[in-house]
Amino acid sequence: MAPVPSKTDKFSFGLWTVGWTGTDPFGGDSRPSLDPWEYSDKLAELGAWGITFHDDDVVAYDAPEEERRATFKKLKDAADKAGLVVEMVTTNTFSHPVFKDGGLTSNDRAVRRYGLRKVLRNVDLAAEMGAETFVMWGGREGAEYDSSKDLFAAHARYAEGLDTVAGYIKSQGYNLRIGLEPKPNEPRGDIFLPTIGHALALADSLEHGDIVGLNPEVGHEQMANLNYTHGLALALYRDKLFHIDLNGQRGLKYDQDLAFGHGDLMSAFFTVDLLVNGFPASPEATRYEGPIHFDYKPSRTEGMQGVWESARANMVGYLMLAEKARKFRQDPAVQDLMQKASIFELAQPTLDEGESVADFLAATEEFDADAKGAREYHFVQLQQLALEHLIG
Ligand code: ASC
Ligand code: MN
Ligand code: MN
Ligand code: MN
Repeated sequence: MAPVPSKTDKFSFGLWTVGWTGTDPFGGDSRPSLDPWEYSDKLAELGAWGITFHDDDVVAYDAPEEERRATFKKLKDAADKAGLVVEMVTTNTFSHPVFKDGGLTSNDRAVRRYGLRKVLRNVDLAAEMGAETFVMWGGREGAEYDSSKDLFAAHARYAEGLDTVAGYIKSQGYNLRIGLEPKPNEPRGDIFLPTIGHALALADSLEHGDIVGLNPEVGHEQMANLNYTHGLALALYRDKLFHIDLNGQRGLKYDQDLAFGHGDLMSAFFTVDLLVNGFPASPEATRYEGPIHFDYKPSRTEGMQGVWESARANMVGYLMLAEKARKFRQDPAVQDLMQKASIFELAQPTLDEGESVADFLAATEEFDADAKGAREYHFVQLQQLALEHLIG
């Protein structure tokens, strides 16, 4: 029997996911959309806990202030009524042609000033809605041609923009943290901050970088041929995993935004393993406790029934993988193989406590490189057990 999602699972959905009408570069809408406040009841009924949105998912970018306020209130009321939290808010600095060369890194300074104002205004909204994460996906920050940018200045302007937003959050006393969302390309030929590692490096350079972390998306890392789970681990190691975007991607192609688990299933299994089991040999390590947020697109072939089925698919798939990941770790055969593979030994520091480099270099240790070269790690057998748990 399929598991039943509930609020304690902390599942959340972007309004732009279930609300996506199937538009792609080759065709227009393939299904109608509901009003933004019409998604809450159904999502809650399916077992979701929260919703998220871009400002422009809810209200036209140029709506007059009064209409803007009234519309957001209508959305918040619908969420409240359905018992859903607004856990994250993000800004659309990619749809309008004004942002075609970026919001925070456009060559045109007036565009940057406009983009930054749009973001700051949205920070106020996020705080008002009770969100705790403010995602910044710089989809249009980038280039098609390297002749088109001073690439040093582009990164300086990106950092300036992020620091301005983070500083503003602090000055207002908001309980918000910024989650940078890397993506290597699409819609730009090359997007700035293409991977988790790039985003971490820029975040570390900021004056207010303590509230700037990551919102990594499965498919985006996989579009760069990277291992999503490894990226999550690095972000956790740096205490920077503020939020996640789960979905599915199959190989190096356009951003597919499939349902979670419908892409690389084995990778999804180990992502969930990391999220639910943490680092078993490093129990002191930071665990991800945030929302399980899905950023997927119901395929263009589906109608409204398919939209709701696909929303459910994300949650049920996650719960099934979570159950399998727990059983995998509890299996004595798995534990035994992990021992044999020295997996728990990796948590032991390489140098002794208090051992200086001089002492280390002077130490004479029995070590037989040939014998160690001949040892077995049993990794294939272990992976096969993972597979058997996964599909068994
Ligand atoms: C986001 C986010 C993305 C993009 C994309 C817009 O806020 O997380 O990946 O916007 O979904 O279509
Ligand atoms: Mn995506
Ligand atoms: Mn995303
Ligand atoms: Mn996306």
